[in-house]
Amino acid sequence: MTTKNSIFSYNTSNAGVVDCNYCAPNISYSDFFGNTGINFFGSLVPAGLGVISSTNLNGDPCDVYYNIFLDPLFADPGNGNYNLTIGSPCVDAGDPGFPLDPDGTTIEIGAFYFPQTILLDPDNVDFGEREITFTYTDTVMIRNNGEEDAVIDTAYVNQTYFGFDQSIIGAVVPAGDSLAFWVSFSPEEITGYSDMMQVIIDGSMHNLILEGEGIEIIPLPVENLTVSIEGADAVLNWDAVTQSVQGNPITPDAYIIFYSDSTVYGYEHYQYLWYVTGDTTFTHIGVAQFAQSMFYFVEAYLGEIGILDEITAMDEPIGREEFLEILK
Ligand SMILES: [Ca+2]
Repeated sequence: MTTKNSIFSYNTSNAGVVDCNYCAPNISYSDFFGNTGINFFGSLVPAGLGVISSTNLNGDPCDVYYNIFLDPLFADPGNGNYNLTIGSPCVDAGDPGFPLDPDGTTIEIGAFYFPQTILLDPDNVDFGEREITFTYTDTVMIRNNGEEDAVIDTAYVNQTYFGFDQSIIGAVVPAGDSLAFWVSFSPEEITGYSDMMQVIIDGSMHNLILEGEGIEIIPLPVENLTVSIEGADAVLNWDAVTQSVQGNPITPDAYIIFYSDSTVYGYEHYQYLWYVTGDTTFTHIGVAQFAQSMFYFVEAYLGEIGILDEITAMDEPIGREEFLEILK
């Protein structure tokens, strides 16, 4: 038995709703609510069926098969009217692999399409992996497919890591038109974030799921490193690094200089030599007196200077790989 996008509600069988004694059912994107007996019974209930373990795209609790267990909010079930009403958790909770509804949204769980006149598009913003301490923005549209103007009563987020354009509060979305607004993400730590923004439009709540992950700031590679020999010294010069790999403006706390008398083993095996702050030049004094050839590799650094002093004070050969380990 394979079932999708169905509502099982108000069944009065005392045994239960789905008999799993003879075959293991394949039930997903469905809603079970208000049934007298248990929802699933028998020896072949699939693992995880009916066990809340996740949240669906609406942000509602669901099992691993995206089944939900919430009041479908039928219009008038006593009189046989099983249309959904505004705020029903079944709206847009069907299988997103099915063709979209005429209003451009995911299909409903249940037999009836629930046209939405007011829509957040998208209703889920994932900012992805973002370097900490910077702010990122994205745009969301409020679409009004109805024939009357809609008023945004209020809107809010719960966490300070997410923000939005406060000027939408009290704004009007004209009939047949849309209004764009920005949402923002400002990760402070290396961790995942999620929140549910709520926008109340003409008294009805619309949810916007916000997600993102804070990651470490990684400077761009140093460019235009030149080495000139002056007497027995090697003088290094390079261009300042001004951006991270994600294009954020940065000022490195230091530049780390690594060296090797061979290029055979790659940058990971270069040895730590020294660090400089504020400068984009370094002189390796007297190197020509003890080496036939020398290769350098310079890297921008963001972080505490103290640890660099400690590494320098160790005064022993440290490969770049080991160096990065110590920084962790
Ligand atoms: Ca829909």
